[in-house]
Amino acid sequence: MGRSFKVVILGGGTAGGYAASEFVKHGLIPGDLCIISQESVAPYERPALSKGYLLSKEPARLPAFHTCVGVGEESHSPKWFQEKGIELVLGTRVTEANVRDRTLITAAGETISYSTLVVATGARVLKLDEFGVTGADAKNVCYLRDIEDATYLVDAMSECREKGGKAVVIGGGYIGMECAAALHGNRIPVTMVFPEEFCMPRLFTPEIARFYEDYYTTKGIQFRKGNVLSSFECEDSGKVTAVILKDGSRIDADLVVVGIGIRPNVDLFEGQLTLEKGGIKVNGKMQSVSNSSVYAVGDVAAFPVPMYSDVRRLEHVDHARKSAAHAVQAFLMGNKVNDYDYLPYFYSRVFTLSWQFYGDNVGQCVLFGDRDAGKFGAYWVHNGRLVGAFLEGGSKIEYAALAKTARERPHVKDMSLLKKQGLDFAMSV
Ligand code: FAD
Ligand code: NAD
Ligand code: ISD
Repeated sequence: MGRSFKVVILGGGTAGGYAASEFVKHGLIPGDLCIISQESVAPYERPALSKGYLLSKEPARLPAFHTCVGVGEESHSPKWFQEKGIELVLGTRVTEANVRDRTLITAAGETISYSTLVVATGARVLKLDEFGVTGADAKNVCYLRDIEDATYLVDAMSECREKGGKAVVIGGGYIGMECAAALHGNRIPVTMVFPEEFCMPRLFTPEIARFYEDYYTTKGIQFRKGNVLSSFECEDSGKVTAVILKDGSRIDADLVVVGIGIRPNVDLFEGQLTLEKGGIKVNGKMQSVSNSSVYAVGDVAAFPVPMYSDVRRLEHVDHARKSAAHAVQAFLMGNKVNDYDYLPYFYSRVFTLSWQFYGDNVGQCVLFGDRDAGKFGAYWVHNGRLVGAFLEGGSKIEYAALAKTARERPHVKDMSLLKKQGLDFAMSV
């Protein structure tokens, strides 16, 4: 007979940690809750991995960034979970789930039963070998998703720096941009390679991207845009020594960092729960639309966004935190809790730069502000309404104004006036 719990949170990442915290805030009966995590450490703030953890000076280390320090609360170490009577099952991979029997089976063969399951399994990185790139399993090809990857990358950076080596970053998204900045901070020359014509194509326009690319260029970071990796050149030991691109060119590489996207961890539930947009489809209570004893939160949830009449799956930490809290509230208080009405919010910090984005990046985009002064922004206008707002170098008050504007979606009649008003427009909403 295995263990049995009223609630099991499957996945001890950011959303898992915030879900546990929300249970505790509402008064948890010791022994009711269990968290199962493949990772060997208690839940932590994943954003710290590409920022604080990779710093060359005073790097962040656990226990300083366990959840929920990201929202200014205390860092919940394993002792906290123990004191709250939460069973923290670490270093344990669940290999089978049966939502009809409400059981999970771990890699060690234990069956863990639940009445309610909160799926917070996040995502796995896409690997280059999935695209048929040979040599991608070499020791000096690194990815970044969890603390094990981050520790490995820290050691790889140190080895690379000691031999005066160079790094190639594959991918121009969040990981690519943040890791390139971290590598530079570790005094390692970097070349970035990505298939698109500009960085951060999921969010940026070419004009926004140009600001960041120019900034990186002033730091000595080189770009090979519109190009993809075709193969690695390796030495006998299996270590990569160079990257060969599709156009036949070759870049020396002592370290390769890859950030080419993710896939949500939904395999356990395929054929059992309704999936959409790569995630588990949930209602406004974060409850699976096909099984009411299952909730899904964070990267893995495909949830309704009422303001856009759409179902979305978001891969960002603010949503991970808020969806986790929302699922717990809905579980505990049912229909007294309104449906999740999330305003998408993304951000990044690299070097001394810092941007925030709220809303939806659809429609026509107008830029405002002064890029040369490092303070500029953009609005997206769709069907006559301002739906998205971006700002680099803003203050707390300005970012709050952006959020309010993106939430209210004011009508815009004159695009050139909007451009002229710039930040004042959001500040007056
Ligand atoms: P995760 O935090 O990934 O947690 C999932 C957990 O489930 C993991 O511990 C995993 O091991 C576990 N798990 C999965 N499958 C199983 C299984 N079968 N059995 C047991 N355990 C399992 N977002 C931002 O908005 N801003 C940022 O600055 C930012 N920085 C980031 C930096 C990095 C390096 C990364 C990787 C992501 C960053 N993100 C950022 C994205 C953000 O961290 C994620 O959206 C967030 O962590 C999602 O939370 P989650 O709990 O859904 O998934
Ligand atoms: P991403 O989706 O942000 O970017 C992937 C990039 O990979 C694309 O922009 C493209 O340039 C590149 N790419 C895709 N296929 C490729 C191929 N075959 N060869 C070469 N390049 C290819 O994903 P990511 O940067 O890997 O980030 C992983 C996850 O972590 C995402 O969910 C992201 O949201 C999250 N994350 C978020 C933040 C943040 O919000 N600040 C920071 C770090 C990571
Ligand atoms: O960059 C970040 C971020 O957004 C977090 O939540 O780091 C973490 C914590 O602030 C690190 O302590």
